[in-house]
Amino acid sequence: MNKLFLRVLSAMLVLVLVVPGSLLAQDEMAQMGDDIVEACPAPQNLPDTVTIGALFTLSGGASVFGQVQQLGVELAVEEINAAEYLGQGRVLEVIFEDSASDNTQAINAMVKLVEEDRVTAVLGPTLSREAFSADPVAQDAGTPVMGVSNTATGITDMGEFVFRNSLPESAVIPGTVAQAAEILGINSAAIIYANDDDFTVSGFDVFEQTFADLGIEVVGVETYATGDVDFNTQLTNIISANPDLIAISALAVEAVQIILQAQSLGYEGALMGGNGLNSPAVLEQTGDASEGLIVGAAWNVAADNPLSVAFIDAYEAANDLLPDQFAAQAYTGAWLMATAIRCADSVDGAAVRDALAGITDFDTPLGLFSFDEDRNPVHDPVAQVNRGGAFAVLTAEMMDDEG
Ligand code: 1QQ
Repeated sequence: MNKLFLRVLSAMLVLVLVVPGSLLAQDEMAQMGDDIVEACPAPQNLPDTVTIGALFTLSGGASVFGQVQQLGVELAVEEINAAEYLGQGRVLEVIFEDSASDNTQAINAMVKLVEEDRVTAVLGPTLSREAFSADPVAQDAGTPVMGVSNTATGITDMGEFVFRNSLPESAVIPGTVAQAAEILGINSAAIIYANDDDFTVSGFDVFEQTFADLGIEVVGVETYATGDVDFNTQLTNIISANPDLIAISALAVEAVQIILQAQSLGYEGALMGGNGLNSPAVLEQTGDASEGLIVGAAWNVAADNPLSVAFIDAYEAANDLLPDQFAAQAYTGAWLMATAIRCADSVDGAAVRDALAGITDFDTPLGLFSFDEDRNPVHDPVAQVNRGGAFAVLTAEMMDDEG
């Protein structure tokens, strides 16, 4: 054997050992779906166009979440079709509907998608309360529905066709509180939440239980109604009890006012939010009032997993905007649904449901992803802190650096 041959042979060996086989064809770029290409060969039996629905709150009070969800799904669909992931010449098409942050609108849109458009599956709706209203329509019709941002307790209890890829508050808040308590030395806390929204009530329950479990004394609990704009009475009560931490279980619009008004009232302790505060818009609209705000999440923009980095690059190139957790979960949700359709090689609801339920250890921007036996997501959460207007990963060193 000559030297050149040996060198080529060892280079090939390195490539084979270091880079999974299916990646070699993709310009060595991280590519969604590569890890199931062998397990699920290109489908043969799908129609030329496979249609799914995406029901997001594109207008109304919670549109800050829904608009980026649409961008995430659009990017995924573009990539899925470019890769001919559903088979040669087959395309995935999405019908977007606006739930308008309104439960009745969510039901009507779900009825249209499931009964009129007869979509294969539905992504969404955005809010847990919309999902509790609308998902029974999909469940009754045997149409798989996957929440990509529903975090309230009990979502998948609606039935075996109901999935979510969004970590519930119960999977994110306890670890975030524990980490913050250790780093900041939190001994007492107060909670403010909307008592008329499934997600904010769930977040309150989880905060309250977590504080009890960790021996953190709850010195105040205050409620409000979604749409309220003045939180001075509740915050005055809370601040007079002098908590080390205020936990906010709110959607973004109310969270912004709560944070600004707490600062105006002179509050200087720590702030922590549930999933509703996970939007960069909350940081932008609150400026220095939210510096140091801690929020647990399913994904952080600094994640160094190759699929997350590739997603961020592609999303930024397409939209001139950095993605947030909601965009990342929606993008991942579209890929998960396409993967189930590919693996089922069918648009039959029950077949797609079964394939979706079987997804385990699938490589995604959220990390290695599986559904558990209750169709809830399994992957690692991350605790974040607002540093200079952006969510950074929370570490003890960082809090030391900042004094
Ligand atoms: C829910 C949430 C909201 C913050 C979704 C965008 O987590 O309603 O479940």
